[in-house]
Amino acid sequence: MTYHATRTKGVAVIMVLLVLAIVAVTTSALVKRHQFNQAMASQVIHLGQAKAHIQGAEHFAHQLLRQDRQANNIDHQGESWAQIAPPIAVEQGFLNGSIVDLQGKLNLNSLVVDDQLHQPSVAVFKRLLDQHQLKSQLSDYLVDWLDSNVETKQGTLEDSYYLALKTPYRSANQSLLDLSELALVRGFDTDTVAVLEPYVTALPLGSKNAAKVNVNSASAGLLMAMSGAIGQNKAQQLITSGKLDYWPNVTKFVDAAVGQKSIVNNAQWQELSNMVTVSSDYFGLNVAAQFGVATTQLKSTLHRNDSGTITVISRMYTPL
Ligand SMILES: [Ca+2]
Ligand SMILES: [Ca+2]
Repeated sequence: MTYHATRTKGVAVIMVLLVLAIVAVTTSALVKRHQFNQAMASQVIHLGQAKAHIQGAEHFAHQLLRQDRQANNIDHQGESWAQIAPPIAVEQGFLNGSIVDLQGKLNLNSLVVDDQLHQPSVAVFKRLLDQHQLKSQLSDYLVDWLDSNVETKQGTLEDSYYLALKTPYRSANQSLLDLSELALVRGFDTDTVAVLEPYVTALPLGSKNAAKVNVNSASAGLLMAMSGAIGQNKAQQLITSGKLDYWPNVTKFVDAAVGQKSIVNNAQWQELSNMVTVSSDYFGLNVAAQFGVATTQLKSTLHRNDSGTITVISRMYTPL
C-alpha cells in the first residue's frame, strides 16, 4: 500500500468516527429531550388530574356547607362539615381535606367597623396581646393601618414611620386582605404573626356577624381574651362544656361565662354577648391531592349567606 492510500484510508476512518460521534451526540440530545417532554407531559397530566379532583372536593364542600345552613343556624364541631376526612384513594391518587370555622378566631378587620374604632374588638385584641407579652401599642398601630385617615391618635402622620423604612411603603388605610399583611404593620413581624395566628384571622366585614366569634369553635386562649371576667380555669370549663354539648345560643354561653345577667354584671354580660355568636358565615377549606409526580393543595376562604349560598372570597393553589 502506498503512503497516499494509507493516508486516504486514515482520513476516511476519522470521518466515520466523526459522523458516529455527531450521531451519538444528536441521539443522546434527542433522548434527553424526549425524556424531558415525557416528564413535562406527565407533570401536566397529573397536575390536571389533581386540580380536577380538588375542584370536585371543593364542590362537595360547598354543598355540605349549603345543606348545613338550610338545616340549622348553629355551627359547632360535631357537625358533618367539621369532620376531617382521612386521605381517600381515588384513581391513580389520593385526596384529603378539611373545613375550618374561621369565626373561631378574632377577625382583626373588626377593630375598625364603618371606619370607626370598634372598642369591644380592640379590648379583645389587647387582652390577646397581653396574654402573649406583646405591647398594647400594636393594637393602635393596627387601627391606624385599618382606618381611612392618615393620622395617629397622637396627631402625627401614620406614614412617617413607614416612609422612613429601608424599603418605604404607606399604610393600607383599609381592611387586611390576608393575615400575612399583618407582618407589614408597624410593630409586627412574621414571628409576632405566627404567635397570634392561632387566635386571629382577616375576613371581610360583609355581614353583621363578621365581627363576632363563634364560641363553639374558639380556643380556650381566645375565650379568655373575649372578656376580662373569663380566667384560665373558666375558659377550660367552657371548652369542656362546649365539647360535651355545643352552645345552642349566645345567652346560654354568656350565662355560663360571666353568670346570669344582673345589675352587678350587666355591662360585662352585654359586652360579651355583643361579641359572640353560635353561627358562622366564614369558613376555610383546605384540600390536598396527590397524583403521580404532582402534589398540590388548595386553600380557600368561603362566605356563606343566610340562605346557604357560598361565595369564594379567596382561592390559592400551592404545590406541596
Ligand atoms: Ca350548622
Ligand atoms: Ca389610617
